[in-house]
Amino acid sequence: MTLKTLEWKNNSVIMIDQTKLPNTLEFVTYTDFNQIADAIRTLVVRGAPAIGVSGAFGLALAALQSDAKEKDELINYLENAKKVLFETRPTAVNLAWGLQKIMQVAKMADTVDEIRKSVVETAKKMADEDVQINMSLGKNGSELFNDNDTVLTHCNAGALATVGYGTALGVIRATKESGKNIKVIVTETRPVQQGSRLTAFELKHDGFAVSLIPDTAVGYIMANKLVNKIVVGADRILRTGRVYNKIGTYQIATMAKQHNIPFYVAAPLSTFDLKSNPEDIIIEQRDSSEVTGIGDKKTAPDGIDVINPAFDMTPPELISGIITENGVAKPPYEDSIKKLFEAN
Ligand code: RUB
Repeated sequence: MTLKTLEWKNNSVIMIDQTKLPNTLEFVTYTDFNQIADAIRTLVVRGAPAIGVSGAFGLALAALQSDAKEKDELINYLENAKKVLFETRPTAVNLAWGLQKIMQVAKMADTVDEIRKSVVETAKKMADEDVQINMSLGKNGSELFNDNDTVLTHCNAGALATVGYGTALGVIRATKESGKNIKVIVTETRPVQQGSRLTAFELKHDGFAVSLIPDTAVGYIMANKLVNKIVVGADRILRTGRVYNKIGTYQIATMAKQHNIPFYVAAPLSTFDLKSNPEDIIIEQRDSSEVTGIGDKKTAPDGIDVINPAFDMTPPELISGIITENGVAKPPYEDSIKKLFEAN
């Protein structure tokens, strides 16, 4: 059975603690929006769609926590909770998308009881829809993959990065479900190791043929024809087709171009940011300790200067197609992305 990353149960949020994987599969239960903010910040939950739905669940908890008697008072409380949740991680656009959607619903309701009811229902619906969207996206993407393909993926864009099924891994799942044989190569994804800790765990758990490689072996794998397609997720996609994803994605895409290997991105429409320009995008810089050690073990000298960006940008000319629930966008992306949204 595929893992359920997060869910709403008995007015609380239950999620897998992804910091404990792959050693233990542990679930945590939250009833306070501040706990959800901490969970996003510390990577208990991570991955663009998963933090979008977590943000929505966080606001639903806030609506239940507040003892406001008047609509304005409750909206103010929610605005404050939204700010706390929004400031946790800056790069994935899905967080803002999830928070905005809940605030819109809250503002449309008339009474505090109606607000509470509608935000909880909307957040639950967003979680259910996430799985459905990933399944449609997976089916659309599976048509690009052939029997006996070996596919490389980076970071974790799987069930663990979403509510369930996954985006890039959703495409891989749907390809297998359509009866095609598929092998997967997973990069370790330093420094936080989402590839080895999460993707390798998830694919092995679900019975896939999977090999793990160090990030530094990507060139070797491509030069020796051990892979014939790439699929990754995304944290934000601009209207021009610029893709922001886990650090290292850009060098994989560049290397794929050098070796004529198709490079695909899989993401739901909620990952697109059609308004922002490149200069508006904030690349999250994370703590130096992620680079100066592995787990509790120090692997660098004390006091060393560290540059630790969590994401990079892959330009559209390196991307063969962007797979969504509404179809696959192909270059030129300004036109094809616009059409995907018109079909909505
Ligand atoms: C996650 C990351 C993933 C995308 C996947 O980074 O870069 O590739 O979020 O998203 P982090 P999607 O672990 O730092 O959150 O599932 O939409 O493809």
